[in-house]
Amino acid sequence: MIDVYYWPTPNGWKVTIMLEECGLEYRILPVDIGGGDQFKPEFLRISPNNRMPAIVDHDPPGGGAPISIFESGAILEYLADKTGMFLPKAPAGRYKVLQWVHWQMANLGPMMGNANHFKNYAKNIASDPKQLEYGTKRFVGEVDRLCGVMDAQLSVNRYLAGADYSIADIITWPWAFLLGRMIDETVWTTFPNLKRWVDEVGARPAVQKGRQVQRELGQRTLTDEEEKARRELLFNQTNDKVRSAREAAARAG
Ligand SMILES: N[C@@H](CCC(=O)N[C@@H](CS)C(=O)NCC(=O)O)C(=O)O
Repeated sequence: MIDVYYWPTPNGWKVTIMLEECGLEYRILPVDIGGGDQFKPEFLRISPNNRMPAIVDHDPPGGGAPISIFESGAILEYLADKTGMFLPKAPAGRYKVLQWVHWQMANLGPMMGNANHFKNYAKNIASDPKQLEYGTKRFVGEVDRLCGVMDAQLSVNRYLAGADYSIADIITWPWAFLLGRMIDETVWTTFPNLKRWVDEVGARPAVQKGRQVQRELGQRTLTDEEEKARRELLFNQTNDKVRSAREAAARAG
């Protein structure tokens, strides 16, 4: 059994989609990131960066003590190695896939997160819209560039890392399918190869199932008070606020 520390967001879906694709049994442990679960010492022991997803595999390959992993890229690589699925073993194919996995982790995810923050979310935070202009231009521009990177790659390859569906697709799709909603619907006509791939991957039953896992968790309507507390938790994080819990978790871990 694999425990999945999860909340229904793009980074959470990467793991549920992978587990569904691999047919592995798992148990969801919700981490309410708007309610502060990510700062609980028991979670920080597993995920010191106070972010979900994370997993604990109680039945690791070769036996032994449970293995815990944070960072979705490491989680997908681990699950691929555990099952022998969606990541070739031989170096040539393996690193073709892993370079795109790292590309997603370092580029598309963070840039889309920042673009969404400045373009959509921060409207409720910044009193003067002018404060958002530079951040919006910078990060939406980066996302546009990254769409071009994917579109060119997908113009000559069925999947991101080549001819075969891999963890590169599984890790990228949960962000990519939201491009229209987060940035602008014109992306689908500007980048037709990207659209073809988003549609094809999105039609896979495991992708649809993984994306729906405990969707209702994120759908509760929040009061104004709760919204304010959520913003404070998510967008005003300083080291001081978490330092003692983080250090206690590091000592206990
Ligand atoms: N690079 C990380 C990113 C994880 C991440 O940013 N998770 C967000 C939700 S999508 C989170 O847990 N946020 C909690 C917080 O900001 O305190 C990964 O891919 O696992």
